[in-house]
Amino acid sequence: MNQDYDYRIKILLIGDPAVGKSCLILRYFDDTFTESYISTIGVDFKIKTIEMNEKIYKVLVWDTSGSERFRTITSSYYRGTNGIMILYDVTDQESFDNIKFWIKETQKYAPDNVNIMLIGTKSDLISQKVIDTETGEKFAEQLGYSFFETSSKENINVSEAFDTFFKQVGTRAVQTNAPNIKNPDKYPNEYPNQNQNQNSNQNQNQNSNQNSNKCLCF
Ligand SMILES: Nc1nc2c(ncn2[C@@H]2O[C@H](COP(=O)(O)OP(=O)(O)OP(=O)(O)O)[C@@H](O)[C@H]2O)c(=O)[nH]1
Ligand SMILES: [Mg+2]
Repeated sequence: MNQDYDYRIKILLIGDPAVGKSCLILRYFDDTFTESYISTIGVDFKIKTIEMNEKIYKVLVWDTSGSERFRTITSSYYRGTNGIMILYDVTDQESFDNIKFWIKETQKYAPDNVNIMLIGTKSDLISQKVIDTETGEKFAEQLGYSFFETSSKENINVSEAFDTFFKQVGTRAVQTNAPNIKNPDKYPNEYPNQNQNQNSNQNQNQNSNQNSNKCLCF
């Protein structure tokens, strides 16, 4: 197979509905933001190619719905994941309390050696903030997760969070020789195919057509 990359890594974003998973991805990949909330239908994805230590990495980022009604679908996407970003909204106590639930989902469905980053979103909403930075930081530290507070609206820490995580995940996946990192043919179901593109495109707000086309080469 004619590969245009050395390694590929798979990242998943999870967290309660409306914490801002899709907005974080849209800010990073398309540099856009919208105030209107359109809940993700099932899953969606974006792809980015990065270079680290003279190697080319294809990074596949899956955006999942936080809604319970898609839980069966979304839980199947944890398989073969190298890194998981767990998001909570700094203005929403319940979304922070529910991190425990998302950790359990990760333990149930993701590989044991997965990297995890905790992200407190909507840091621009200072007057509505109920989870202070220290609380988030300490929580992450206790669990050995990396941590960022971000604002997709004001574009604060978005690229820092993704770029840091890609590096951490890529380095670890290579060091531990993660099984899916090099053998696309062996793990076809973990990567988008044409059918998944069609599902993905149900999400009108995600504007993922451009990126979906790219992944036909996977
Ligand atoms: N003020 C502010 N609002 C944000 C930010 N990020 C997201 N939002 C708003 O939060 C709402 C939900 O954002 P989404 O990104 O769609 O949330 P989600 O986590 O993808 O939700 P599901 O797909 O339903 O799981 C939208 O109205 C966004 O405009 C942010 O950084 N600051
Ligand atoms: Mg979404």
